[in-house]
Amino acid sequence: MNIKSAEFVKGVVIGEDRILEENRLQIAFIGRSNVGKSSVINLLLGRKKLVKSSSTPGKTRQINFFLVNERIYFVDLPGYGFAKASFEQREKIRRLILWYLTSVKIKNRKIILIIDAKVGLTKLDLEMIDILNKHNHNFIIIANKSDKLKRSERNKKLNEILEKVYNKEIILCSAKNGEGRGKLFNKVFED
Ligand SMILES: Nc1nc2c(ncn2[C@@H]2O[C@H](COP(=O)(O)OP(=O)(O)OP(=O)(O)O)[C@@H](O)[C@H]2O)c(=O)[nH]1
Ligand SMILES: [Mg+2]
Repeated sequence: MNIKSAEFVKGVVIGEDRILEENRLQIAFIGRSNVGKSSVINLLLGRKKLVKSSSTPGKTRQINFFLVNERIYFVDLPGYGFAKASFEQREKIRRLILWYLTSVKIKNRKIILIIDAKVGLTKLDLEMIDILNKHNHNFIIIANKSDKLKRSERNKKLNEILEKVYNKEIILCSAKNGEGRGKLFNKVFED
């Protein structure tokens, strides 16, 4: 598949929204604040600046929908666990993510959980995995920022992550140097 077009459609907050009910596939990107969700979307779409990646993490407060090839929605969710945000702000984001994950109106969606390859799985990531499993979501895990790993620590880090997710496949990638883009692309777009 080639990316022919990608455009921002709208930002969604809790409540009714017709966009959720459309028949198009939604590919949703979830992860901790600052883990590189927006950057990975840009990497996949081959657009440098379609999705604003933040110099100030925790800024995204809505669920951003991008229409790709006039066919599929890419969904950029706000990041969870931004340490510098107030409790209320974090709760608001948590509720927004949960609302999206539990929306029964969405007919067809695929979830991409992004974690930091260097940091590994945090408590909040593990909680998110529990939530995804509980709601029977089909999801894949991507470990971004692989460029931060030394060659010698790559396997060790990867194994540490694999152990905690019972050997679910992990895709290493870097939005910075493009590592793993091909594999990621195939995974994201496979049926
Ligand atoms: N070294 C490195 N830095 C990255 C990579 N991907 C993203 N970054 C940087 O990490 C920071 C956060 O990236 P974003 O794409 O905004 O992360 P996000 O998950 O969308 O952040 P929020 O929307 O705030 O939750 C930016 O400074 C990026 O340049 C990567 O693969 N390697
Ligand atoms: Mg973002």
